[in-house]
This record gives sequence, C-alpha cells and structure tokens, in this order.
Amino acid sequence: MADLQATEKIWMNGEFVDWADATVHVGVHGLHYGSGVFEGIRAYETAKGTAIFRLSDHIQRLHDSARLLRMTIPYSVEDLRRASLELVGVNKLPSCYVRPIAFYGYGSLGVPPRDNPVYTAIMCWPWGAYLGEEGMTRGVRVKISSWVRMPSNVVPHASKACGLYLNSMLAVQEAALGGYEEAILLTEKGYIADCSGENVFIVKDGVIYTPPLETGILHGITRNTVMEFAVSLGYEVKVENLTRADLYLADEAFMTGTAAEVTPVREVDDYLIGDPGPVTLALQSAYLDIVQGRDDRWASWLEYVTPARAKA
Ligand code: PPE
Repeated sequence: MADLQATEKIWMNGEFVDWADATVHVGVHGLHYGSGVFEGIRAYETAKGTAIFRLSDHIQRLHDSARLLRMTIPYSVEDLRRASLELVGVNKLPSCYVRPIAFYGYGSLGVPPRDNPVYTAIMCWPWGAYLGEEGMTRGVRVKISSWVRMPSNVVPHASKACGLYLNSMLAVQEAALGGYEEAILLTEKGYIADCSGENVFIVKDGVIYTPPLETGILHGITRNTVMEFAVSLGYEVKVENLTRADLYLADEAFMTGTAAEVTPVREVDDYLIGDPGPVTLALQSAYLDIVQGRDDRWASWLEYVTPARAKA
C-alpha cells in the first residue's frame, strides 16, 4: 500500500482547492467518532481517454452509505459525479484512485451530531497495485484474522462508513505482523466474510463461490462486476456460506476490490492453494480488459473524464 502522493487539486465543499489547503479543524465530529462515509474508485487510461469505472454506482453507494448513518450529503449524486470527472481532468492524471469522503464537520462535539455541517471532499492520486505487482502475478499470502467481522446489527456493512474500518485495520495489522499480506475476517458463526479491503471468492471443481451479503460484508462493486461478467463467460457462480475448510481445500482463491482489482490468493494460513489458476487468470484478464475499455460489451460502465484526454 503506497504512500499518499500529492496531486494539484482537491475538490472540497464545492470548490477546487490546492492539495495543501484541503484541511479541517481537529474538532470535527468525523475525526472523533469516525462519523463519515467514503468511496474508493479507479480511473483508467483507455484508448478514448481517461475513464472512471462505475463512477455512478460508487457515488450512489456513497449516498446510500450516508443515508444509513442518517447523514445528508449536501451534493447530489450528479454533482459528485461531475466533480469527480472534473477533478481527474484538472489533475491531468491518466489513471488514478479517486476517494470521495463525506463526514460530520465542526459544530457540536458529543456523540450525536447536532447541527454539524457535512463536509464533502474528493481526492485523487496515483495508486498502483494494492497488494504489490508480485501479488497480482503470483498471488498473496493471507491469514484468517482472530478479529471477527463486525456484525451488521452493530454497524451496517452496507455503509462504507469510516468508523467500520477500525475492524479492518486491526485485522490487516495482525496479518502483517505475522508476515502475511492480507487478512480474511470470519463472521461470529465462523463463515467467511471478507478481507480488510476486498471481497473473497473461491473456485472448486470449476464453479465460482462467494459469500452472501448477509455475512455482513461491503456490497462490493468489483464483486458484482466479476459475478456479472463471469456468468457471461460461461462460468457458474454460486453465492453460498463458506467455511475456512472450503478455503483451505479450494482449487483456486482470489479477492476482488476497486483497489486490489482481481488479486489471486496463493496461501491461506500456510495451506498452499498454489499459483494463480486458470479461472482466476481468466477473470483477472477479463476485468482488466473491461476497466481499460477493451471490451465494448461493458462500455456503459466507463464514464469519461472532462475534458477528455486523448491518448498521445
Ligand atoms: N470489502 C471491504 C471491507 C472493502 O473495504 C472493499 C473496498 C471491498 C470489500 C471491495 O469493494 P469494491 O471496491 O466496491 O469492490 N476497499 C477499498 C480500499 C480500502 C482502502 O482504503 O484501503 C477499495 O478497494 O477501494
């Protein structure tokens, strides 16, 4: 996971401001209580210029996340969609990661937000392979976390809420201390939920499996993307509860996320799954074709930045 690389502008509360000026007071509510929601989106260089992948779906999820926290973002889905497209254009980045965030700002301090304004910002910066280039080609080593996934009756996982990420942070730190690249969190009942920042898939006897949303996972847009195009490629995809034994005995395993794209898993808890298998490799390459605009069947998922940047 790379250092944050400064770019020229950040969109903040309706204006483009210099990177260094996009600051807030230490008294903001969101900092004290994690009362915010965010998104992670990727923009890719395509033959027709830079396009943001499934931007509208991500901004809609941001609004839904806020609604679950009873927070009203003062900008519409269309406002934030347009601001994201302009921001990537203004920063002249051929490809990058886009991070919208909305949180309770400065006003009262105390658990229930009163008339705190909701601050809204969008940043973008270059972000390479989430789990490293080697992870993309050889697969990563993951560990089942001793921290369980926060159940959805504690905080709704359908909300990509800032505070929820303490659960992910503890899990991935524990995994890293043990020498692993990523953590898989289980539900309280012991079923596979998701990783600190990705959804999980396994392949067994040619069938693709992924855990149901009821396990308290983020409703991953990459998960949804992969499920849709995998079916169109002729694969059978089943949504089922999975146990850790299912993972250890899987023919293949991989994880999906905006940042991680399709990353193969080579080991779980030192059980060897192996080099990335044929299904994983086929899905990884189909995904990269789609996001980079090489597969016209999914062209409606690409939203082009303004002003359009033609490839030199
Ligand atoms: N589960 C979690 C917990 C999660 O954070 C993500 C995204 C996913 C599943 C996959 O969701 P989607 O991106 O819609 O397919 N994690 C973001 C990275 C978090 C980070 O800041 O690091 C991401 O991939 O952008």
